[in-house]
Amino acid sequence: MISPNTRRGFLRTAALAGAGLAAGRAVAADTVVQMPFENGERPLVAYPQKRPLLRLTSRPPQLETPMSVFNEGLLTPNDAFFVRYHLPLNSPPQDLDADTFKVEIKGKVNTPTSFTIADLKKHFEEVEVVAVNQCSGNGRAFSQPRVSGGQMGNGCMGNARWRGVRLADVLKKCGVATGAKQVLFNGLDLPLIPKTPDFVKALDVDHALDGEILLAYGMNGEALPLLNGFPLRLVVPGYYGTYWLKHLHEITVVDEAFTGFWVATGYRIPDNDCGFIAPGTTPGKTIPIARFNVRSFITSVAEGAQLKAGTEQLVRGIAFDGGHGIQQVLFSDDGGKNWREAQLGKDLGKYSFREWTIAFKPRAGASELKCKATNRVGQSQPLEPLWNPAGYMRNVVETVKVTAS
Ligand SMILES: Nc1nc2c(c(=O)[nH]1)N[C@H]1C(S)=C(S)[C@@H](COP(=O)(O)O)O[C@H]1N2
Ligand SMILES: [Mo]
Repeated sequence: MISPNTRRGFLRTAALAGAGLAAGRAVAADTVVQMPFENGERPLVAYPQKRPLLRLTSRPPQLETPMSVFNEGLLTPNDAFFVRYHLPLNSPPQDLDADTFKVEIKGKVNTPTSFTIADLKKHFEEVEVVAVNQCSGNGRAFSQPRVSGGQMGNGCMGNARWRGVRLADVLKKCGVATGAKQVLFNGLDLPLIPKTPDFVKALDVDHALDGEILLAYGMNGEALPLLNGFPLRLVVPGYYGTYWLKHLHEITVVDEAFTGFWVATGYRIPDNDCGFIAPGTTPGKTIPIARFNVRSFITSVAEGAQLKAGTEQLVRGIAFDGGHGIQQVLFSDDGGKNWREAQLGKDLGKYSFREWTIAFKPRAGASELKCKATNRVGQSQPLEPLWNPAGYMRNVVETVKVTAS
């Protein structure tokens, strides 16, 4: 693959993308993966800068990471990182040039300013954070009753080392005016018809100024892949991916609450203490989705695996939450009757995947493996799946069915 890190390299990559994004390149005509839910046939398709990933839609491209990737390491490789878009045009934009690209800061600021990536690097401190990006609807396809929206398994998440400058530093340099309430973020992608609302997201001004949010141009030591927001994206640690605006070119400070479609209508959860309601019912009041709840996965053993009975082996997995950090992971090899504490791996920060491992001896016959994480403030995962109408925030204790002989 051509390196996206040089200007020339990038332009060639963009040209390739132009040629390839019409259809992507199917790995082989018969490489179709059957996901464990109805209508779950997904072709494995390789897009520019990406290895073959599970394709949900082609216009715009929406790609899911196969679960086996999460067993490769704690950081999700750029070429395997999932891809989500909403709008059909400019998703991704073509012929971007990282040298001339600018992000504009405007609205209720004292000094509206446009910055190139080089300006950002020159004027502000460069910082890094390891953080999980996860789509609100990750795991939505498992909802019962089924719900509408992209039918994804659990592969619409990834963990990367993001590099950029603090949004707070940039906003402060432009001088946030008194009375400012929210900050709006817009990318270069566009709706096909004017009636469709542009993808714009809002964060409260206090959050925007808390120093944790990055304007990121680097991902795992490289430029952002085109499909993950090149050349600049928002990184909102602990928050669902919907806020992580890609190809970010417009930041507007406003003095009233934003009422755009993607905040006022889309990406809302029931306004109660958990975000879930009785299956099949309609919520009353709703609020914008915010931080991740606690999740954990077994990554070393796949559904349906055939293991060797009586031979001790190591199970490995990952856990994460919305930013308190993981305190404990429990593992069960008997469908949740007995639980043992797993050993936690290296701590890459409170927004990162945390690795866990535990040794176990598969018993002959069928068994259900489960893992359950708890974070540092005692929040954990339910044993039975919870429900809301958009299939957001799934965090049930997941089960991997295996047999051993
Ligand atoms: N410009 C733009 N940014 C966007 C979106 C989009 O449709 N357009 N989708 C958001 C959603 S819903 C998710 S889950 C994340 C996914 O990030 P990724 O594609 O880099 O994995 O991007 C976010 N940023
Ligand atoms: Mo998303």
